[in-house]
Amino acid sequence: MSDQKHHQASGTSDQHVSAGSEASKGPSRRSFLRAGAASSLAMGAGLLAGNKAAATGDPAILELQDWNQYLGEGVDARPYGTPSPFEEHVVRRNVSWLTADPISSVNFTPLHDLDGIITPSGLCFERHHSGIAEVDPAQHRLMIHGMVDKPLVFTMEDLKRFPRENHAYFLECAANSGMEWRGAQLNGCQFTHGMVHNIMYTGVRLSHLLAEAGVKPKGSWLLAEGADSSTMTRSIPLEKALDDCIVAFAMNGEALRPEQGYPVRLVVPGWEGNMWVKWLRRLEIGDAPWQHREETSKYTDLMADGRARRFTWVMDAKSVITNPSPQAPLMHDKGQTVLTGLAWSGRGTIDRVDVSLDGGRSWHAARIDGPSLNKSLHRFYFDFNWDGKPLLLQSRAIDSTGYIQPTKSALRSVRGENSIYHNNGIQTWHVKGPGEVENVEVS
Ligand SMILES: Nc1nc2c(c(=O)[nH]1)N[C@H]1C(S)=C(S)[C@@H](COP(=O)(O)O)O[C@H]1N2
Ligand SMILES: [Mo]
Repeated sequence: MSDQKHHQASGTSDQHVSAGSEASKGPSRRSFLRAGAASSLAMGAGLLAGNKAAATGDPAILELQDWNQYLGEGVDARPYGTPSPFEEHVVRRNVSWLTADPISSVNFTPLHDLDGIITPSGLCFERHHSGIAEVDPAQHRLMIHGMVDKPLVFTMEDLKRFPRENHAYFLECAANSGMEWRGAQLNGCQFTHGMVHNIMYTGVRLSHLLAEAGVKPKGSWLLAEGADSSTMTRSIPLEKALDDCIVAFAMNGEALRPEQGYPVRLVVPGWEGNMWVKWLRRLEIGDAPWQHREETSKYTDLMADGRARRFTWVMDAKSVITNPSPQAPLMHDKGQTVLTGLAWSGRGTIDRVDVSLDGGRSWHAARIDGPSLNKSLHRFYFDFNWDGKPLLLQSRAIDSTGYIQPTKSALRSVRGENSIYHNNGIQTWHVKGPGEVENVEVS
């Protein structure tokens, strides 16, 4: 074992035994780590990776650093905090060849750089049809009209007088993983799976606002319209609107970001992202979907026989391993290894996530950690002892309805290869060795 080697090295050439290295070799620290570790498998590796640095007389321990010698900035230097400059690579990215211009385009959440279940506000992927609308909240109005007893116009202040709720929900664009329908294409989970974010929303139930307006008995559909220059509209069945839709004005504890629809957006839990209208300004009640509009018929799934699936609103269970992945390969040798990823379902919670190291031949139950919330991202971990050999990593999610995330070939046998939307097939990463992971498919 390579870990064993480090141990021996420290035993024979320890001219620089500092307090730090003593602490990390001491029995109390080791037993703490042993007790705290979730996997006895990983602990079987013997000494922990952390002993390596101490063994070689690490200057990070032996030498005084700048931050250890000089005073730092005061409390008035950063009125709105930003991440450490050492984290400047953690950004949204777009794929330039994907769209003709960056105005009607999309960028992707850096899933491989994140942990837990909440997407930081500045890293939530963006999808705009006509760029970011910069809306003055004082001039913004939300109108409810159509088949209602009493048409209403709300200011932002009016909206904030209704009872509020907080919910963490994922939003996934229906086109997420769309480029992967015909085969492995993009090298990184940011690009294959990054059209998803998970935000803690604060807002008011749409049902409260609709009750105020009084929906007429024949009303069965809702048209939602945005205030951006594309005046994007979407038809939503009234049943869903009354069930759990939220008119949200805050994300992750503060006002919505302009990119996410400031000052107010529609939240349509579990359903495809295009229906979550941003910069929401108009809600019209009708008795049929607004099918004549180009936008409502665009989101269809073309099947092999030329027929198309339509009104496929719910996002089925899906998962992806975020680390290791092509943008975040394993950087260490064999031994103690943490694998992690995300799982979600538009139909409820995630009951279980299985992980395979051998391309789906054998499966191990992963450990879901953190809150398991309805229609929210779930974080999973699999702690294992890597033998240093190539791996074919896969994850599969099982949701609270019992639905099991399908393989890509199972999905293709039902849907063909002409679709763009709703690709929730199992992703495979080929770990070739330290520093190298590739997007592949196994048959
Ligand atoms: N007004 C408006 N709402 C919109 C869009 C838009 O272009 N304009 N894009 C939709 C699409 S296709 C998606 S996937 C989500 C993306 O939300 P996000 O930008 O917060 O990631 O917003 C939806 N709501
Ligand atoms: Mo979308």
